[in-house]
Amino acid sequence: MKPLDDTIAAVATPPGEGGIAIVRISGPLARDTARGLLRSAAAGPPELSPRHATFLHAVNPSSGELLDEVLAIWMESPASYTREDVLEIQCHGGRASANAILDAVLSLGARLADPGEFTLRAFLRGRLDLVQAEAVADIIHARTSEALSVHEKLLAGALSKTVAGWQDALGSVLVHLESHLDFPEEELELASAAELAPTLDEVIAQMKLKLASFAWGRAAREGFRVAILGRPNAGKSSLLNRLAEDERAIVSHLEGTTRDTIEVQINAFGAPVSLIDTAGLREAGDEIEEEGVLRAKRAAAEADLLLLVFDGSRELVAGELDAALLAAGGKQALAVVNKSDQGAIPQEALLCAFGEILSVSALTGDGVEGLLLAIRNAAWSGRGAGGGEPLTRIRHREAVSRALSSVEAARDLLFSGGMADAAANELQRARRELKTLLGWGEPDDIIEKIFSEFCIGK
Ligand SMILES: Nc1nc2c(ncn2[C@@H]2O[C@H](COP(=O)(O)OP(=O)(O)OP(=O)(O)O)[C@@H](O)[C@H]2O)c(=O)[nH]1
Ligand SMILES: [Mg+2]
Repeated sequence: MKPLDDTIAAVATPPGEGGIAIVRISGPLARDTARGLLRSAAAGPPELSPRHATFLHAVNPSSGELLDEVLAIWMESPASYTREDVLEIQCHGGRASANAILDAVLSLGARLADPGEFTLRAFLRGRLDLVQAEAVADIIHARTSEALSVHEKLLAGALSKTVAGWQDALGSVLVHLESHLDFPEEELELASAAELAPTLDEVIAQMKLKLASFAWGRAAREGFRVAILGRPNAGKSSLLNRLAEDERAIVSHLEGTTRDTIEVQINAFGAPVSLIDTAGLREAGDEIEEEGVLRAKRAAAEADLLLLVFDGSRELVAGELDAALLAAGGKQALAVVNKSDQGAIPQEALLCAFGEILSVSALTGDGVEGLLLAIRNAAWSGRGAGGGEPLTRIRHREAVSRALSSVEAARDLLFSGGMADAAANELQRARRELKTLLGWGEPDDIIEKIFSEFCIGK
């Protein structure tokens, strides 16, 4: 892990041209950096008051040459993002000014920050726990306002608070059990175990609810994966283009047009969705098409939802339905009958197999909004489980699953003979898992990996 006692600096805004750019400095040299870099407009020393923006000149510390006119914001430890002294300099956008200022800052003793190192410091100094720090990265990557609101709640500490509640409840049971451990030869009386059961049951129920929230939490964070499958010429690529409102995939009347999978990001009424177009499913005519069909099957295996597209302008081809069901492999799927503008041919077999079919026209857009809504509903199914703040990462799910197993084991031990010491061990294990979920005791390499996914300057 990098040391905490030096001063880090980075450009916090993305490269490219924009109105302003921000250079961020955190650590013990922040104050001296301000003195060396900034001048009042009358060329005097900078007068910075905490949490105020001050209009100043940034100059080359050795030559005094003007680099840019800036706004400087001074935040004194511990009232800052990192809990260290922080200086933020807003300069003109584009690369030149921010880079010149960063160079000057580095010449005054700071070093270049690693990705996510400001947030890492906020975590190591106890301002954020690991779930909150992860939420910071996820806010930056959020693609829809609903996904954003999930991560904002996690940053505000919603999950952390729930976990603290579990810790307290398990702690109170532990205190009770440990008072019995002084007399290990005495078995915990069943009446006493029965008193503890409701607390454990409540924690178990809440943990199960949280685990059930993982599917939509993951969809909010990573995007819900939807693969479009069907025979050549069913209109899969046309549908992708229509849903993406962009001509991303080649469309043609020739069968077997699409070979590679094509992925686009769309917003399905608030749900972030990765939509994947695939090669038409049939006996491949050549080696390239064969590879395309393999890739289509792989995309189907990795998807959360399948759109099985049928050409509504003609009868089903022999074996078409069976091939589609085989490709679906029991996965959640919507039957989409395309080309409704060509007149609907009754598709009794589809109705029998799926119960419901969505009739659309990729050409006119008819029915496409209903399809988008159905995708959203699938992505957000189970939403509300977990009290509105889902588990969003596998790391969360694994920690809560392990904690749950231990709490369940503790409950069983109490009721099968009142084994207080063994139950206490399980509860301590559960509490350790929950502590790790919040980052305390999580190994350095896992922490470093999490922060390495951050942007520079965050
Ligand atoms: N009338 C009508 N034609 C459509 C519709 N959707 C697609 N088509 C036409 O159907 C043909 C095939 O469309 P594609 O989108 O390329 O079909 P595909 O399923 O991607 O085909 P492959 O890539 O070969 O598997 C094209 O000529 C499209 O213009 C629709 O809703 N109505
Ligand atoms: Mg296609």
